[in-house]
Amino acid sequence: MRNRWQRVRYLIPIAAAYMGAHAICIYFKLPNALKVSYPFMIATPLLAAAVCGRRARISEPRMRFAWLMIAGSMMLWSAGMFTSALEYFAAHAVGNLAGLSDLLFLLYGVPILLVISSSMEGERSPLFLWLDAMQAICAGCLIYVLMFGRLPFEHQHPEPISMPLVVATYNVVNVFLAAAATLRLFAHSSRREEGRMYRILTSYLWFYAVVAAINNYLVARLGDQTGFVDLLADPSFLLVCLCVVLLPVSQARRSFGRMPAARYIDNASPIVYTTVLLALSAISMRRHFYLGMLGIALALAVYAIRSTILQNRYMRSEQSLREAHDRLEELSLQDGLTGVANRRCFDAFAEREWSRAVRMQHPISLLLIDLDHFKNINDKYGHRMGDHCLVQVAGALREALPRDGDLLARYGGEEFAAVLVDADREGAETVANRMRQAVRGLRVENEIDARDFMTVSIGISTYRFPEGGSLEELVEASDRALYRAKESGRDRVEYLPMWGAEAELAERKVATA
Ligand code: GH3
Ligand code: MG
Ligand code: MG
Repeated sequence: MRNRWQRVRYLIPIAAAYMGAHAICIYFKLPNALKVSYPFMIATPLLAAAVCGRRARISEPRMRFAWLMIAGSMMLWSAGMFTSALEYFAAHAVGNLAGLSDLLFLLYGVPILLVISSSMEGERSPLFLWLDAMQAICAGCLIYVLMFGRLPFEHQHPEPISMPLVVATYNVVNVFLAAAATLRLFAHSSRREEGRMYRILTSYLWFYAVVAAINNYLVARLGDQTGFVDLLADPSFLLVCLCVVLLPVSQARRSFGRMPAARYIDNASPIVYTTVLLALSAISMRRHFYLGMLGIALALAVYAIRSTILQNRYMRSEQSLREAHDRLEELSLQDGLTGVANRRCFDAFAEREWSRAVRMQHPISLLLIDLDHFKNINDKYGHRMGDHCLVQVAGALREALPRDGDLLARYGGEEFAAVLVDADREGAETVANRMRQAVRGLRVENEIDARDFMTVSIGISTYRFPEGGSLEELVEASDRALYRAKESGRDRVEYLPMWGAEAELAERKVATA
């Protein structure tokens, strides 16, 4: 901060000395002050362009575009002043260049307009930028045509120009730029350099609008005898130099997201460009029919291209969003390790199929499958091997479940569950035995008691119309059946009906294959 104030202390005297030198030169050249003023009026915006160009080099990448555009504006202004000097010093030699300075002064607003209207958020599309630039350049040319009644570079001798109209047009353009920058200043995102850049741009544009209005008014009255009025051309550009040199270099920061107003400006600016171009084209059609038609055609073509691209982008992003949504939904219902349905999917599926079975009076069976002595595998071979076994078992169980309408899910830990739709007890026992055989068939070593390979115990229960009950009772009955299978020595299938007392009576051991 202190460093900054130190710099202010020597920069302000330098700026004052610069203007002082200009004033002294004017004093010695009076009444033809323009002869010495032109070099100053060409050099000052060039100095501002150099300062902004240097700033673009040291700025974070996404800000480079803005600084380069501002530098470009300054160069256009300087070029305008240069051609104005040519017109002044060698009017006879410049021929059809007459009026080019005014065109350049009008085009000076184009890069500034692009900075104001486009986003700094990195999603700037080069094509859209070119389209906006084309429209803005075309609008600048049309303003020129309306002001001077002829095309740029046209050989035709310029018509007598109404100076108040020219001054008023410049004032309107300057105030329009300043107002647009102000709007953007209030709507920029909370990034630091972006905010400071818009603050500098807005201050400069308002300052310039006021000073240029005074300058243009006086020049219109004084003609070539401008004298010390020429000094008014310096301060706006010196202000830019001063502000940009004093701007601290900020590091790239994370985006805070755009404010809704910024998004609104980003979306509305292309429509403003098109509308302004259409309006100017329509006005100029009276005297320059083909030029007006060309402007209208350009505005419509740009609008059509932009709409088509945006619509295409919108549809593409909608499709990828839909695909991502589907994939997420799929993942949210899948067990991450084994790839079979997870508990959440099981709960929803079982609820749905239970209601359907009750409504359609179909039987429904539930199998709870638990790996026997699985802890032993983990302890002996490690958890990675345990996980691998779970994946293998899930695959074997899935293979043993033939019907598409049924569901195999990881119920939790080393337990799986299978919902068999429209399957009675016999069907469920057949599937359960097939599963048991399939797991055995994997021949995963798990030496314990007298067994060699990994096995599963399965508990079954079946709902059958007209029995009553609930899904919870079906799950409880299957769980009890599983407990019984474990108690009876594991590696077997047990069936229990849903009801307590009846269940005890009907309990029977299913023959193991
Ligand atoms: P039982 O025959 O009585 O079912 O014996 P068990 O060893 O299979 O049962 P217990 O409940 O004692 O141990 C279950 C083991 O399953 C303990 C736990 O470490 C293991 N387990 C649960 N989920 C996973 C998993 O995702 N990966 C691995 N590797 N092991 C798991
Ligand atoms: Mg177990
Ligand atoms: Mg268990």
